[in-house]
Amino acid sequence: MEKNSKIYIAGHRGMVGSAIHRYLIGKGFNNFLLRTSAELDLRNQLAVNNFFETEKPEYVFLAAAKVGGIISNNTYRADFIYENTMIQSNIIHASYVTKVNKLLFLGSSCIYPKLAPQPMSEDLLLTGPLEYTNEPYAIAKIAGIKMCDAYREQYGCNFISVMPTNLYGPNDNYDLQNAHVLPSLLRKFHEAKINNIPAVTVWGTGSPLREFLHADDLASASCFLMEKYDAAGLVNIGTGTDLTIAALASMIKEVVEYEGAIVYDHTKPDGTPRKLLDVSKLHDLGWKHTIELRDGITAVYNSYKLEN
Ligand code: GFB
Repeated sequence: MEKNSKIYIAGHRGMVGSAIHRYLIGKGFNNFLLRTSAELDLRNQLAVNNFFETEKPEYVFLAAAKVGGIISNNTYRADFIYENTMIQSNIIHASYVTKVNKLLFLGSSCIYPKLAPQPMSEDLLLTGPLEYTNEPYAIAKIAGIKMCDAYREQYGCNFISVMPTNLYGPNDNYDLQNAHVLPSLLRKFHEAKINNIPAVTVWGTGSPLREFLHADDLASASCFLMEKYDAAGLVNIGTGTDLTIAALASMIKEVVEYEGAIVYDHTKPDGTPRKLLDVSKLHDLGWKHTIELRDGITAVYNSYKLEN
């Protein structure tokens, strides 16, 4: 990518897209194509085709998606599969038609089988049944990976797929029903602290293991791969370490300086027991994360306090 290459970031107001935008601005890139969902409905093929024909982006970061935590994925099952397959199909196909130089598609670690051996390497894709709560989202993301590979094979398009682990960072969703665990717990502990509530409820058993990556690290890895990786298949993006939800809750409790108790709501689902990514492919390519979890949570909490 040249500094003045025309770069379309689909989903630039979301946590991932905004992190990629910030990262590229910091590196001196200056020619961005950005559209809000009100300006361009990515589920509408005609609108997407017109946009690509008119604007002719050179590079595309496909970070637009319908995302959410475990309850959101499980509740809005139709919306997750419909919106994600539409958005990515429209953008990938329009990128082929208008001869985009390179496209980077962002997936998710939930594409791997529910009971995959840990840590999960890229070759475990499609080797077993998926976790039920996020199956529609995972199927959409798997379709995206396979589309990128098919367009590469049939038409020679340079489309690559990257699979981030669970993410957190600026512009996250803090809606208690629909958000992911990390922002939800930050908000719950913060509100319990300022309102002197004696206990915070954590969903499930606390025993599932999760890996967390700061969105700024994801942006750095994505831009690194946009420059360096030109092959089929997928590349995992994570830290290579995980912790239990109970340990995460304790860490957030400490960062927030909340003095009360933690209780577990066993009526809520645990989801996949563990999903730790094998990041050796990414490390071998030359990239490693820089933001450790406690530091990242502290930074996010400091911003959250200022905004709430
Ligand atoms: O982050 P999360 O919603 O998504 O939940 P997944 C992770 C774990 O934290 C689950 C527990 O075991 C939850 O039961 N948890 C505890 C909570 N307290 C809370 C809470 O207050 N809110 C939430 N949300 N969880 C999603 C997938 O799976 O991860 C998506 O559904 C996507 O498709 C995303 O892959 C990254 O890690 O279970």
